[in-house]
Amino acid sequence: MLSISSSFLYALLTNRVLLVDFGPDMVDLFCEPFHNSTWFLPRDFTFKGRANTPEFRETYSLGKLLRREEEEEEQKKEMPYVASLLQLFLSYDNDDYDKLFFKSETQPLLEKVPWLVLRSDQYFAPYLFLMPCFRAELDRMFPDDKETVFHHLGRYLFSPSNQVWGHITGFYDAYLAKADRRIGLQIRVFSLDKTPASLILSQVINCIQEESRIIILPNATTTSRNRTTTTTTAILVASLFGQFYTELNKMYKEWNEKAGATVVGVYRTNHEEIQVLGSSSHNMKALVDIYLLSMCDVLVTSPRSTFGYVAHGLAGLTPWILQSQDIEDEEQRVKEPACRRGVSKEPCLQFHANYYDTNPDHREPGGPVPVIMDCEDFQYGLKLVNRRV
Ligand SMILES: Nc1nc2c(ncn2[C@@H]2O[C@H](COP(=O)(O)OP(=O)(O)OP(=O)(O)O)[C@@H](O)[C@H]2O)c(=O)[nH]1
Ligand SMILES: [Mg+2]
Repeated sequence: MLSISSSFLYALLTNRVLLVDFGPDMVDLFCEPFHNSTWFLPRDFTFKGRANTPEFRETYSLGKLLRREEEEEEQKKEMPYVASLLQLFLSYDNDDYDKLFFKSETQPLLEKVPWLVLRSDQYFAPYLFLMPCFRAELDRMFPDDKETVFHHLGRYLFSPSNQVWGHITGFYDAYLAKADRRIGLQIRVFSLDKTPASLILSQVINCIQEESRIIILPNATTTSRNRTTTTTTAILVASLFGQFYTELNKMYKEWNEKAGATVVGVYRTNHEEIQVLGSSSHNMKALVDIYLLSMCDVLVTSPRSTFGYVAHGLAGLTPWILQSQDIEDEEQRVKEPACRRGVSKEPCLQFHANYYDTNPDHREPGGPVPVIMDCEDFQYGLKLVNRRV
């Protein structure tokens, strides 16, 4: 979703049509975004099924072409021929030649190429704002608010399929709609061996009750007296692992019993326990969770998780981000602060071309006005912001 929305923005900027090569595990996720048309790459398309191979990259990628040109010491600025098809390899593991895509000087070469096959797993939209050739047009598209770029693109492009939407609305109406306030917790754990669930749970509770004070439990005795005026809160727990929901549900149930009212309700849609690649039903459940999180009023997300980025980006909310659990902690204690408020509603571009430096002292005079900051959760990552803090 992050790379499709970025590709769509690039297509708008360069007057191109976007077609998407959805794998079999993705075809059931979304509706067509434009009435009476399709964004599916035709099944019998000439390079379908070959575009992900190393041979395709070797033959057709812009990076390899530029490298060959350099090696052959040919005139650099002009292509030896106008290719009819080029691949733009913009994945996290691209090389310095692939990254030349992000130089404004490279763009005129691409204008002449009718077919561009873009491969990416990144939210590269922020980098387009750093390219002088696109900046004026992007400022016209997003004149004031630079933090809702993904929000607008994502809401425009990604309408869940009828089946997914049925699950979303069914769950929302049954559990979340009646609450006064909805809190979404996205708990992404990469290794339960390194960081025990109990530790993560303490961190989450510390975050929501102490650090952010998202949940302030009213005094139990006052609550039962003033039941009609009590604000009810629904907590949606999205995680592959079931124990976070189980523990939080137990904890708040006990509290509700003491208060004599359901002040806090805890809910979850599913718990798959393991991440599955290539499964349509697994991906549908993930989209249900992402979308339901995006319907919450407050979000707590896990660091470095693209799943969380999409959720808060669609919501148009700046999340509270849990402290990273990556660093091995011998003492196995809850790190402080348990979470921090993010700097923007935008997703983070984790891997990029590194031509840009966020340090104002290092910036070239006359370069684009900064709308970019370091990500809170990813070293060297960049994100769009409205103001530098
Ligand atoms: N239903 C559901 N699936 C999840 C959840 N968290 C992770 N998953 C699954 O794991 C996948 C995570 O991939 P991403 O969306 O890239 O998220 P990420 O956190 O960046 O994880 P990595 O890319 O694996 O580092 C999802 O597509 C789901 O299949 C969750 O809370 N609910
Ligand atoms: Mg990811």
